Amino acid sequence: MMAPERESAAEVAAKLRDRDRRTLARTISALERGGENATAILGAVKALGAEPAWTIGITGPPGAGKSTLVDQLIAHLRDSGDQVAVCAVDPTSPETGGSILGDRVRLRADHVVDDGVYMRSLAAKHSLGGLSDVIPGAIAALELAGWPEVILETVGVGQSEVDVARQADTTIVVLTPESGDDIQASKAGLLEVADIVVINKADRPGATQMATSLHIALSGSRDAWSVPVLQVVAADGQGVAELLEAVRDHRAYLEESGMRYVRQRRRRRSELERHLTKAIEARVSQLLQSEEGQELLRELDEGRRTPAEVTQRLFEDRQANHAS
Ligand SMILES: Nc1nc2c(ncn2[C@@H]2O[C@H](COP(=O)(O)OP(=O)(O)O)[C@@H](O)[C@H]2O)c(=O)[nH]1
Ligand SMILES: [Mg+2]
Repeated sequence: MMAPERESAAEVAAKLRDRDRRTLARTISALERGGENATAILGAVKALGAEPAWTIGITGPPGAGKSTLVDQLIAHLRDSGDQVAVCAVDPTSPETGGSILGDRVRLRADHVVDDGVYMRSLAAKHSLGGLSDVIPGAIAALELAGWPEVILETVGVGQSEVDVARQADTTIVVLTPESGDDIQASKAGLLEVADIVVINKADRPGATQMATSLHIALSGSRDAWSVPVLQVVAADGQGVAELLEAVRDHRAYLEESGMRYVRQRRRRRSELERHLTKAIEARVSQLLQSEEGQELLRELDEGRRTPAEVTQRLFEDRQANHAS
């Protein structure tokens, strides 16, 4: 059972390295489904190793103009000859489809047929770990397939969006002068993860005022990077070149200060923590279902053992036996 699966995972990884687009699509779908197959593929992908991509997270309230902005970013990056992959991330929907369809329709026709652009939606289909498990894998697959820059666009504002934003090297939070956008974002903790704040729809009234108040709110910065607040009109491309400039500045800052490594380590460790927690939970329920576990539960029910004792018997005693 195991051997052919591993073989095919290695084959998949080799095809990915050859930049085969169909394989890339299939790989990301497998990662979305999760399970042993995803683990095997990801292992094979990681084994081949690849240049890390620069990941740009774009998040903010629905309707703020994220997709419009992404389209502009793609156009600018393509003009400078850069290749870029875009993942539309939908943490709320269990099924892929809706968001990307909307994005595809809006995406300029020349991007759809452009070899230097890869568009993909990401959702946690059946994976227990949710998107936090899918995204690092998808990024690894894109890296192996040779995509040097990856944009992650999320759909809404919530804890899962904040989690997605944390996975990026540079996180752009997109707000609008519309009433309450800034408050909504700060409530969701989005401003805390922002490396760059964009006030989009700066063609509308209130943008400058909002920029000033956000600038003040963000001035108690956590580190040497002071979060720029940029006014942008994604609809006509105004301010997009400056935004890319800020992304490059942020990249230079992270690389020169060593913060890129620090963040990477933080991401990897929290990924490990999630995996460990899942594994431990599975082990605990297995222990509780064992004969000894059932007996211990009876003793607990009858008041003959304390929860602490049961834990010790189930876990710590067992560890000690293993160790000796
Ligand atoms: N006035 C104005 N409208 C914009 C601007 N950028 C985007 N929009 C409009 O805002 C709406 C939502 O944009 P969309 O990119 O789908 O937002 P998303 O939900 O954040 O991805 C669309 O109707 C866009 O045409 C802008 O700079 N100014
Ligand atoms: Mg959108």
